[in-house]
Amino acid sequence: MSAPSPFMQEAIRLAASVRGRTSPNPWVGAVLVRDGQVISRGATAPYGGPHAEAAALAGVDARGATLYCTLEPCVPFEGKRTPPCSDAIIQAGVARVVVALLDPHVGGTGVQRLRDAGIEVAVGDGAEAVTDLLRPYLKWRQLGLPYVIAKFAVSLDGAVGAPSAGVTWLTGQAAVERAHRDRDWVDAILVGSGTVIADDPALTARPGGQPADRQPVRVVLDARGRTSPDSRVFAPGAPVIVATAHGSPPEWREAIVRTGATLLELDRSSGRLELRQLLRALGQRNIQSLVVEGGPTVHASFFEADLVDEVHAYVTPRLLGSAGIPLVPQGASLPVIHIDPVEIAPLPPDVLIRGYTGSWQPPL
Ligand code: AOF
Ligand code: ZN
Repeated sequence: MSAPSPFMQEAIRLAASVRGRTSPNPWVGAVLVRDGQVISRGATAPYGGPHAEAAALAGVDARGATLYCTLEPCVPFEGKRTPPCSDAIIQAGVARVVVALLDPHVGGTGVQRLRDAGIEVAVGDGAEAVTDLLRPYLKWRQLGLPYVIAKFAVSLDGAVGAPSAGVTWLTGQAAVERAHRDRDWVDAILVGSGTVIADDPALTARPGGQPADRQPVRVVLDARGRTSPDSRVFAPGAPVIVATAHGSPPEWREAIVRTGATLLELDRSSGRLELRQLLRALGQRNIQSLVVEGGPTVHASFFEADLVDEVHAYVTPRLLGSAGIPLVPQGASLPVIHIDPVEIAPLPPDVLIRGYTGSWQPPL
């Protein structure tokens, strides 16, 4: 992987600083440079607000300067909320633009527009790093489906917990904090009814121990209508989507809808909820990233359907022995998956192994 130039690296840092705060817009960064000095910076504002390029160009004399942007500047299109960045760049008199990655929504027309106006444009500096940063957006644009992260904590002997031995929470504080930082940028978190019943999780993002300013959508898979409407997941604070099967009890449905949650009715195939149908419905609601937090049956269903893009495995130094509930449920027929490349983060006493399954490959 060729490293981005230092100015592009700065633009990438800006983009990363607004990760999860721009949805459904991609997180983008821009840096304006003159005579080897950064004269201004921009990052995408929350949806409906200025784009990174517009923010970098605001209030400065950009004539003759070079603009580094992590994504291709946008062009006019129907329903657009903000003025097109390519026009702003042209009007500002920018001489040169360095773009890391083409925007699949714009498809090269932004670069063309700039070139037609006599601006020198280079594409590709930092392309791999930006592709990595924008995996959720790129998958959603390409397939209309959210990018799926399977997150679980697992003991050294492959168990996810041992409630009968009093072990329900496996990891230490450092791992919990990291998991909350990831909840803090994704569009949605999903759990199965078993997890709601057993753990009653709030499913909120609490980075640094405090509730985040923006909460991910909570998704509950409950084919048969087993969850109580009094569960914490239905508390106000974020939209809740409950995916159920045809035929779940009408009284339960009414109670769930009364909590303010949205019901989605999914087909079944071989007895299981059609998860691809669920992902399509979430994608249509502009959900670009989804963390699947379990439990084991839910993880197995996502892996069986080859719908997992990224794995976050928190490995915890314990052996749960015969009391452990296996990560892989009995009877599941799961494929072999090699995670590559991997990030290994020590979060003492635990270790996070994070990486890609290859189920979806970004276009590059
Ligand atoms: C950019 N810079 O920082 C971002 C871009 O409705 P609008 O006006 O907000 O436009 C949304 C589209 O703009 C979005 O679908 C994506 O193609 C692009 N995002 N473009 O030039 C940015 N976030
Ligand atoms: Zn734009």
